[in-house]
Amino acid sequence: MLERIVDTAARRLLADEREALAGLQQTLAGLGVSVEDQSALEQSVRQLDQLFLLVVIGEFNAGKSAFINALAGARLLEEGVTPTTTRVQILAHGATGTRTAIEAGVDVVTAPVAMLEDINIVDTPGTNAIYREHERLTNEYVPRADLVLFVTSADRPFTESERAFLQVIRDWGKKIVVVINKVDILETPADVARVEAFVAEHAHHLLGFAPELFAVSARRALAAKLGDPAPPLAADRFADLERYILRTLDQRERLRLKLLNPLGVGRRLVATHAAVVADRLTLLASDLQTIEDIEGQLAVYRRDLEREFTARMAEVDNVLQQFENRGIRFFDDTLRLGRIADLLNKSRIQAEFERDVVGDVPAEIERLVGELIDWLVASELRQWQVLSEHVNRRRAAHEGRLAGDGSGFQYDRARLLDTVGRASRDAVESYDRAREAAALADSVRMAVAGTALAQAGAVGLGTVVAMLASTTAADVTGLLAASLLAVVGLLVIPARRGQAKRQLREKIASLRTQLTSALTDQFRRAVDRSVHRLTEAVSPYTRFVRAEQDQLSGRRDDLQRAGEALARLHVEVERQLR
Ligand SMILES: Nc1nc2c(ncn2[C@@H]2O[C@H](COP(=O)(O)OP(=O)(O)O)[C@@H](O)[C@H]2O)c(=O)[nH]1
Ligand SMILES: [Mg+2]
Repeated sequence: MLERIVDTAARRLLADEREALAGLQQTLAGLGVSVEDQSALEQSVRQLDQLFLLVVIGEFNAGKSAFINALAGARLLEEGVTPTTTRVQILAHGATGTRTAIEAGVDVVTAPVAMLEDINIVDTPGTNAIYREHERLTNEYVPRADLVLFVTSADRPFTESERAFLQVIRDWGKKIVVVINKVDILETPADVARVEAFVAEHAHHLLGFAPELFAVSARRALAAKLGDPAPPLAADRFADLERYILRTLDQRERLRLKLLNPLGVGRRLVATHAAVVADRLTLLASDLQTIEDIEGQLAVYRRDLEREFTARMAEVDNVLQQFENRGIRFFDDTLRLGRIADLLNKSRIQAEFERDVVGDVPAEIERLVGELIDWLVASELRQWQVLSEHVNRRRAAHEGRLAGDGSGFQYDRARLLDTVGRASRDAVESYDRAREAAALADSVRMAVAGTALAQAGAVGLGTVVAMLASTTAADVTGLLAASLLAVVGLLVIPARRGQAKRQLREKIASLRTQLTSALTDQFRRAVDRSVHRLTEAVSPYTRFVRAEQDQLSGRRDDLQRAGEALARLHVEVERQLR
């Protein structure tokens, strides 16, 4: 059809339209939209190459089939008081009458009827909800229509299901003509006027504009065409409607409607899916907020650990400091002339040193380090709980939110949240504090012993510290060897005292360095490991959110561009063909 009548300008319009629609098809495919939506657009594009398509829609028994028969002037279609039309029937021109099933539920009916040379007419099963399949078939033909003839019956004008369906038709951006059929059953022209006013008001309200409206009697129109001499009813505007279809819908107007049709379908799809994308982006934005909260929480967690660790290390230091102070005092008190007899008894001095100076240093240090480890482990557990709560809140807040969004997006997101939720819940439930603490204690002890005593074996940290402290004592008291004192004489005592103190300071300084560096090292590693584990647990979700966000913002822009292109074309079609 188009090939015959399109002039150069319109041809260019057509080419632009095809291009814009092809772009939209691609964008929609990338969004994973439903098969129905994809096929609606595809069909409407294909429709550009086909004859003008007039689709007749209305509740069953409204007289759609009768109306088409009246247009054709022949009883081509079956009529009946029950839902007789169970298939979509496409009326096309043909030299002879034939009926061919072209797909499930769709027949092509040909007849040698002149008007069918310019238009194809589709008879649909109807909008009644009794048969879902009928409704589905009818639905499928709406997006293809270049013009929708909406038939309602004068005896029950504008039923609920008709109203709902009219909205669907409007959403597809269709040109609609409303037909009130069976006016012959109304008693007076005043009744007809009342029904007309009623339908006009509701149609206007639903559509946002006043559609063309014709009250007709399909039965009388067909009878008249078949030779019934009865005069026409005053209220029957069948002849006007027929003229409207044949003349007002001249070639130019049909071309205009045909070019507008896929634009309407495309714009409808853009609007629907832009809304879906916007919804997803909103959801992702709050997902991202959650992720940022979690990341912020982790940074705080790490900072808190550092601060607390520093405070606890100061306590360890303090114990060592007092150890040193006691040692200094010990030498001041012991290395004196008055105690020369004691000094000659080396093992006694050593025992005194152990008791008064070393004292409970090993136990104290073991206690402090043990507490530090317990606290570290408890902090990590709490962090897992915080993470788990975040994720659960996220799941609860958006359950079923994008219910109509049948794509993989919602599924993937929900699945990821589940995975992360499960991982953090499992971590909380299976978190073995005792085992974690023991492992950490072990690594601290190994680190301290590793640098100090290669042979420390499976002893506790306290023992390691005790061993280090005793060697300190042994080394120091070694200085007091009686033989030396005997040979060199008592005059050396002050010098020895100075040396002993110096050596004690050095020993303790080195013990302190070993302990501090081993503890700091192990602590850092534990914190890194913990933060890493927590980050890893959320990372699939994080990656998903970031990737989807990137991709969807791209799609949003694509859709917007497509929508703008279609809108421009719409204006252009109206400008050239109105
Ligand atoms: N009184 C009257 N009945 C009609 C008219 N048009 C159709 N009918 C009857 O209404 C019933 C349903 O008609 P049909 O065309 O099968 O309706 P469809 O289900 O919408 O296709 C049939 O019994 C028709 O004879 C009309 O203009 N006036
Ligand atoms: Mg029918």
